[in-house]
Amino acid sequence: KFSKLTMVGALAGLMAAGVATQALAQDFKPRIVRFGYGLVEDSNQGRAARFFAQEVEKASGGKMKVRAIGNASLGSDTQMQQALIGGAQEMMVGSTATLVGLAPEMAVWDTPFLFSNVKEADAVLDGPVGEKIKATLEPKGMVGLVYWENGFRNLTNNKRPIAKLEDLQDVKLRVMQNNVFLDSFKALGANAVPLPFSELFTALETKAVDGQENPYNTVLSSKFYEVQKYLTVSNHVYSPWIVTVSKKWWDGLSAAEKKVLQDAAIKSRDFERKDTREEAAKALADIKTKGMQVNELPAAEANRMRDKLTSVNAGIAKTVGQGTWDAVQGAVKQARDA
Ligand code: TF8
Repeated sequence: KFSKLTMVGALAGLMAAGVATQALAQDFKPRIVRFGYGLVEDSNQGRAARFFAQEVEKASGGKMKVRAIGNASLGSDTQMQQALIGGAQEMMVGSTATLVGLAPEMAVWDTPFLFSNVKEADAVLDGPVGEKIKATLEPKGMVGLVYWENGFRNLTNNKRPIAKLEDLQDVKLRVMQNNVFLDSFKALGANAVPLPFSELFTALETKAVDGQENPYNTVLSSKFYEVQKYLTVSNHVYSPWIVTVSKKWWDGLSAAEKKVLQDAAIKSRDFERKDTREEAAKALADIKTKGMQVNELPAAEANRMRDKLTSVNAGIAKTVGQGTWDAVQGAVKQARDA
């Protein structure tokens, strides 16, 4: 009796192991995943891309190899998006702002002064309305996995410290390629010029533009301090990044492969936000050491900017639909009161 039971147990064990190995072999094909991004390798974006690559490789038993390719070597954000849609590239991370042309609801994240801290941003982006907006990418040919943090944006320029609204007058300011940013800075009186990020350093260096706006992390990693004199702490908008997959390629993956990407994306999100926030916390001191002159936009002036932007907000609500606008406002309020 003893030996019979043992035999059955051993057999069952062997079978289970066999099934598992077989499943693994079937579920994971050898795959090269080109994961493009726009910033330099030594940036919060680059570090998180490498983290994601390692997680995917580990979890797939080395079958899925992620090639993290930075510096916009695979193209600007908009060029990479087109490559994902066409199936010529598997994955990327970039601004939600550059997706607005394809998925208009993404414009809601560009609402000036929408979030007042990262706790609100995390709650809203990772919550139901953030998921819903992310899902609008699918019919356009991309699958959104997670939001990463780009961060609160601040102004830099070569003309003068921005101490009041009027100081933006005649500043030729590079903005992201999207109507919300264009309209916002026009409403504030700047001479706003849309340009891809990949052309920004040269544009600043050659003085084709006077200034730009990006989080501290990017001012450091992209060495904007070499070509910009003034930084004004304005925190005028929080920018998310979004990790996306080519839908054409995604549809050919097994359930196990999809799960590896999804799980690794969530881990990379947590890694990226922590890393970005640690870097941002000490960035201002580093920026000053690099020689930039830093000033804070007075609260009264930030309020004057808010007032000027009410018309822009109405436009965003129209672009994203009143339902989405209200859902986001409601989620922000809920996070604020929590
Ligand atoms: C910008 C964004 C950039 C991103 C990045 C290249 O100013 O803030 O950080 O687009 O993915 O364009």
